[in-house]
Amino acid sequence: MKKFTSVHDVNDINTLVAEALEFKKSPYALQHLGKNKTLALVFLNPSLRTRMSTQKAALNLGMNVMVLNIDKEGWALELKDGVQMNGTTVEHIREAAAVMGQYADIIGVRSFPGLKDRGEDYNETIFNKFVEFCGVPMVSLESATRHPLQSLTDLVTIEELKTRPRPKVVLTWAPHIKPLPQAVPNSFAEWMCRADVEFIIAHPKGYELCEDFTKGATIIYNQGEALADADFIYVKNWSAYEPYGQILPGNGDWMLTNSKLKNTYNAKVMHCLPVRRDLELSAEILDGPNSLVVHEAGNRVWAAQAVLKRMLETL
Ligand code: AN0
Ligand code: CP
Repeated sequence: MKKFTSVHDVNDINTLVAEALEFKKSPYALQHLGKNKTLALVFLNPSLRTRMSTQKAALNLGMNVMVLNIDKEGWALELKDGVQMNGTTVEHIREAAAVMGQYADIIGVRSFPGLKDRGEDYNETIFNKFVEFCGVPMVSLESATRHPLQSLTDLVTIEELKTRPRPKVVLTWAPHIKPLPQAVPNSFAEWMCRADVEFIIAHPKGYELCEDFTKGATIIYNQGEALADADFIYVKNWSAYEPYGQILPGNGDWMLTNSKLKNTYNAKVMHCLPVRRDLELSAEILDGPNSLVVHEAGNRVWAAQAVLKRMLETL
């Protein structure tokens, strides 16, 4: 595997899930694979889970890891082509990415959307420049429109814990005070549409995701109706795709609480984290028996390890 930026980079998602669950049983089985190989993790935005779980995955495979918080510790990066750099930026992404490729065998990049210019975000302008200029295999640590390591983890978690052969999975919108990216829900939808699950998306009118990611999903505007008989509920806020990056008025009653679990199939509740308690998701759910959020975050290691393994095999 030369690139892991979306579900489209994987032919066989079920095998990849199985490989991740194998690593959960035997984390150090392939310690020789990464010997003398270096992973560079480059962050343009904050991270707890992606940073630590991907490092852990690489260490389990015997790799060396370098982390660069380029937004804080690197030179100010110019991301646009064709500009005279007479302002605050010090080096261009063309040189920066190419140089990182000299030091690392695999590069991971996190780069959130600006949420201002939809074309720029959805063309993955920054991300594609890294892919183009770094010259080594690249793994997404969340881009403007997708978070594939998270979505693979989510599928791993569902496969691991499902109690019915074809579980009902509901992605439900949640309130927030800040406009958040569509990357996590886009990506989750894209992976669930490929998986053997019944997949429903519930959100208030106006929060429709870009259709490229939701083909095959059922979209329901009534949360209670959507949640009926659910096995897994995936909670996430996102800002509107149209008008782009906006929070729409109202919708405070979309926060998931215990009483909303009553008509479900004793649903397990998932969230990628970080989560704002009692705003996005109720504390009673987070602290209760139905929450999978910490278990899910733990599974990030095995998903990342399965992806890095496939990349190491093609070096
Ligand atoms: C980010 C998002 O919604 O994309 C990262 C989630 C993994 N969340 C926040 O910015 C709070
Ligand atoms: N879920 C997730 O990607 O978390 P971080 O932003 O902390 O990496």
